[in-house]
Amino acid sequence: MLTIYGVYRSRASRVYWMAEELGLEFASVPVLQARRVDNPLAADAPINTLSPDFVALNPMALIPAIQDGDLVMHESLAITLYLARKHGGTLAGQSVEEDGLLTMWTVWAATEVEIHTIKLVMTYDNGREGTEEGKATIAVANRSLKRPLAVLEKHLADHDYLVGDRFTAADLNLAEVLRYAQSEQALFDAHPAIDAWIKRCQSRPAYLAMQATRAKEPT
Ligand SMILES: N[C@@H](CCC(=O)N[C@@H](CS)C(=O)NCC(=O)O)C(=O)O
Repeated sequence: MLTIYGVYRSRASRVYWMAEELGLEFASVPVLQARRVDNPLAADAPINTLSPDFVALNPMALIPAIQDGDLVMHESLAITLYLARKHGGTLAGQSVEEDGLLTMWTVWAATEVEIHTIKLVMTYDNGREGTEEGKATIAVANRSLKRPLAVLEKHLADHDYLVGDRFTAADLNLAEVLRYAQSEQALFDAHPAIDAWIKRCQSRPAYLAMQATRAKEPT
């Protein structure tokens, strides 16, 4: 049985979305971010990323993590690739070349896009978008996303999806990373192919099911 550790209001959303796509049965352990807990090490604290039992599972003390049989994994984007590969179907690569491209877009999402989009989402989550520092962070992130989004726009102008013209784990991974930039409507207005693609990804029943559960969680 697959166990997913993490709350939906975190990068664990990616894993929950993938589990929905694949129709997997899973157990969910709602490990909270320690920063959201007053005294994360208190005996009566809710299970959180600094809880000793969780740190024993993921010494990085970050969510998500999974346990699948004897296999323990952290890194949300690697977990979605693993689940797609394990459970087959069209969400996974169908050849070594497709596997390469799924990995390429996923690593690109993590290294060239998420480093900027995470700054946007954290600025808004912390209510700092109106401060001078927050505005500067948002401006830098928007500037830094210019080249990656231009590259993506060019690709998606000719393709409905990233790889093989069907929705794959690479689309799921990148859509989740770019969701963090959806505060910036102008970015999406300037990139109509990306805008249409992310709407396609986010209209999938599995995404909507993930979001419905996420919406029920406390903020
Ligand atoms: N590279 C990791 C990053 C995981 C990560 O940063 N998780 C955040 C939640 S989205 C976390 O656990 N933070 C702990 C905290 O804020 O206390 C992944 O993609 O899984």
